[in-house]
Amino acid sequence: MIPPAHAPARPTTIAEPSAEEAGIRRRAIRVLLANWTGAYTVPSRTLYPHQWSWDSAFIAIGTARWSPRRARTELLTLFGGQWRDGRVPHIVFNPAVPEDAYFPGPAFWRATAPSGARTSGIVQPPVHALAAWRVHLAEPDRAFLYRIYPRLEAQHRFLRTSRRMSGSELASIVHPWESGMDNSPVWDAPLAKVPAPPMRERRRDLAHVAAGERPTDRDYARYTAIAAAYRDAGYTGRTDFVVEDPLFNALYGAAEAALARIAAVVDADPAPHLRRAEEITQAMLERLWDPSGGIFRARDVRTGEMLPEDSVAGLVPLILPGLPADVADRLVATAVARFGLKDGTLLPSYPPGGAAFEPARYWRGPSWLNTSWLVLEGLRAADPGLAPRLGAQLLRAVHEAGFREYFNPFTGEGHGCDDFGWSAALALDVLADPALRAQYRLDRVPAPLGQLDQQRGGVVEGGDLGDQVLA
Ligand code: 2M8
Repeated sequence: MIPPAHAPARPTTIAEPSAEEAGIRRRAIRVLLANWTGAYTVPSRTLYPHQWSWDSAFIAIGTARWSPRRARTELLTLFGGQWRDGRVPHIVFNPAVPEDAYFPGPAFWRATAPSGARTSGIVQPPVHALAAWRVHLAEPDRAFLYRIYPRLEAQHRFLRTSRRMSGSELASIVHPWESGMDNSPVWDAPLAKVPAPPMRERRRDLAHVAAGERPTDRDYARYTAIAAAYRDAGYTGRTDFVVEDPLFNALYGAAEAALARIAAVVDADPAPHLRRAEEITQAMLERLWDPSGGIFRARDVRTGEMLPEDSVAGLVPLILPGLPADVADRLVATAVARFGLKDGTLLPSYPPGGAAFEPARYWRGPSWLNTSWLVLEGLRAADPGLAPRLGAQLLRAVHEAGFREYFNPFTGEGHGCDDFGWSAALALDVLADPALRAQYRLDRVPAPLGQLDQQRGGVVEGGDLGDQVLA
C-alpha cells in the first residue's frame, strides 16, 4: 500500500540506516564505482590516476562492506605489482595513463615487477594484512586467504630483512612518501639536511589542487632528489632520510597480529607472527615512546635522535596489540588535550598548538579519514566511549563537505581533491557499525537524550545509547 503523503516518517531503529545515512552510503559507493578501473580503485581520477599501495588497503576495507569480491580483487591486483624481494611498491602504474598525467611516473622510477607491471620502488605503511583480514571477516573466503598469505608474508619479510636499519625490530623508511604523511612537520628537521637542487621536472599536482593545499616546491625538490638517489642505488641501502616512524611501525605490528589470525585459517603457524607482533610493540615502547610527551615520536636513524615534532602518527600505536594500559591511557589523554578529540572537531594530522600548524595544507594540520579511522580502531579497546565520537565526526565531515581528500579540523571545509577513494571507503566502514551511527544521530540533534525520540520520529527508544546499539 502506498502511504498517504502526510504520513509521518516510518520509525527506524539504529539497526537500520536513516535516510541521511543511506544517502552517504549511496554517494560513497558511487565514488568507488567511478574510481574503479576494472581491477582496482584509483585514489582520484584527477590527482592520483594509478594504484596506490596503502590507499588500496583502506579502500578494500570499505569496499568489503558492499562488494567483498571487489575488495579481494583490489588487494590481489596490488600484490600483482610485488617485487621478487617481497616489497610492495607504493604505486603500481596504469599503462593506459599517459606519462605526463602524474609526476613522478614510470619513466622516473624505471622499475618493473616480475609480472611486467611498471611500479615505483619505495613502499608505504603495511596495512595490507589488516585489510585482508577485514575483507575475510566481511565474507569468509579461505581460498582468498590462501592466495594472499604468502604474498603478505613476503611483504613483511622484506621489511624484516631490508629495512631493519637500526638493529631494532622496527622497520625504517627511506623516503617521506613511505610514511604516507609526506610533508608532515615531523619530517622538516631531517629534510632540512637534504640538498635539494631545483627540480627540472614539472609538478602535475598543481594542475588539480591549489598550491596552498599541497607541499611546497622546496619539499618537492627534496622528495625528487631522495627518490632519484635511491633509484640510482638500485633501490637498496640507505638514503639521506632514514627514520623509524610510529605510524608505519604500529601498522607493521598490527599487521603481524592480523597475519597470525590469517595463518590460523590457512593451516600455517601463527606463533612466529604473534612473537613478532610482541617484539615490535616492545621495540616501539623502547625506541619511540616519549613518556614526558605522552605520545610516540619518530626517531632519526642517521643521528639516533628522536625528532622534535610530533603528529597524529604518534597516536596510531593505539592499535598495537599488547600496548600496556597506562601507555594507552596517556595516548588517549594526549589525543584529548592536544588533538581536540572531545571537542567535536575533526582529529588534526598535526596538533593545532604546534608552530607549523596549517589547517588546509596537506599533512600539516588538516584531518584525514585514514589516520582518524586508525585512531578510532585503537580507541575501540582503549576508550570505547570515545570511539563513537570520532566515528560520528568522520560521518559529519563527509556529509557536509563530500568525500574530499582532507578537511579543515575546525570548520570541516574540504580540501585537496574531490571524490577521494579512502574517504568514501572508510565512511562506508564507519556506517556499517551501529554504535558509530548511533552517536552520529545523537550529535545531529542538539537536544537532551530524553527528548530525542519525539524529535526524530522514534529513532531513540529508551533514551539509552547502549539499548539502541543492541537493538
Ligand atoms: C599522497 O602521496 C603521493 C605520493 O605518494 C603524492 O602526493 O603524489 C599521500 O597522501 C599518500 O599518503 C597517498 O597514498 C597518495 C595517494 O592518495 O597521495
